[in-house]
Amino acid sequence: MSMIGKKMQAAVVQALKQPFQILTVDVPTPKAKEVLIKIKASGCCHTDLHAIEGDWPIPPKMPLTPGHEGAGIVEAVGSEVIGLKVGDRVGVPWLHVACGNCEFCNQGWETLCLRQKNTGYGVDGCFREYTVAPASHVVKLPPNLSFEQAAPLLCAGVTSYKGIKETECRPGQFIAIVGAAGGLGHMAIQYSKAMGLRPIAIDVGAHKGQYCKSIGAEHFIDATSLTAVEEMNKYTGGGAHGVLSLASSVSAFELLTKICRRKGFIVCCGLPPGSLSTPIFDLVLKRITIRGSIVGTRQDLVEALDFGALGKVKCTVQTKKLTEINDIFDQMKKGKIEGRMVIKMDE
Ligand code: 8ID
Ligand code: ZN
Repeated sequence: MSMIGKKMQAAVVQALKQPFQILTVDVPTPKAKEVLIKIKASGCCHTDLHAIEGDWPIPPKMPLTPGHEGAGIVEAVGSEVIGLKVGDRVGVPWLHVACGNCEFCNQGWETLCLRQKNTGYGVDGCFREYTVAPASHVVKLPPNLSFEQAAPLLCAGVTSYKGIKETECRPGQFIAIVGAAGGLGHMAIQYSKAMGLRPIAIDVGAHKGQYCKSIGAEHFIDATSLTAVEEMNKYTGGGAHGVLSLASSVSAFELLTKICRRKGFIVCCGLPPGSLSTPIFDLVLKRITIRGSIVGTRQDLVEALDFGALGKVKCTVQTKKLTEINDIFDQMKKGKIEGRMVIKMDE
């Protein structure tokens, strides 16, 4: 099917800190190893907000169509595509492509590849009706997962799932989830519970406690409370074995070493601009390990999607139209979203 000359709607930012414009643009043509995907649902990640605000040391391409939680249907395949066909239900994640041939790719750490490209950052992403992606890094969606449910798993799901694994927590142990009511956090509560851990949710404002508990948090602590650290250490009898940092504000990081148990692991996924200031004394005497974690490999993604297919995790999804995109990001800036906002494309 030739898409040449066909037009579509795309959300585009022309420059950093500018609002989205909905433009009519050409439908892209897939290269030999790429597929063209008709997007059905596209999750809105805080990373997209960091991108358009220019929060990170390496700026995104401009103009930019962000979006790296794209779920849809293969509409056309390039001449050298193997393993995917027209009609397949697929997802497009943050890891757009990795080289497959470097020190890190060869060890199964493709997320660390220096030659990787990132969807909706270095290349245009999924806030548009059609997108193109290399067939090698597109993931097939389980048949019983709706597009709206699958979309948030493509970044929020896999990132929190991988982050939990990186805490090295074992069943029965406490995991503190900082930023628990957000896109990543609300998934982390559910994954950690499904993995046999005891999730303690931490977010700002007591009103988020009810929500976190309703999706499986064993206990909630308001990060703004003066007694947060005391409460945490009392409840867990000495701190959480794993601390998963998913908040998008740098102030959240002050808490991490204080609520981490001796011999515990702190895993940082949240990416606010700034530095992590850690009391050296606590770090050394408590033998704390601090580790970064970035999304997950294609295999992590398959596993993360399986939890969804089995009904062990369910995203809290609010759907919106592409034309409402500026409103979505305004709400995200204000920290008002519980779970994930997902753009549902018009049929
Ligand atoms: O691979 C990665 N490492 C990766 C993947 C995807 C996203 C990293 N991220 C990063 C994003 O770029 C962002 O910095 O993770 C962070 C969270 O993304 P998100 O879950 O998509 O953001 P959100 O839905 O806005 O949720 C953020 C939550 O943090 C809470 C907010 O209330 C909200 O619920 N929060 C904040 I802001 N400050 C807090 C604090 N001091 C806090 N929670 C506890 N203490
Ligand atoms: Zn993301």
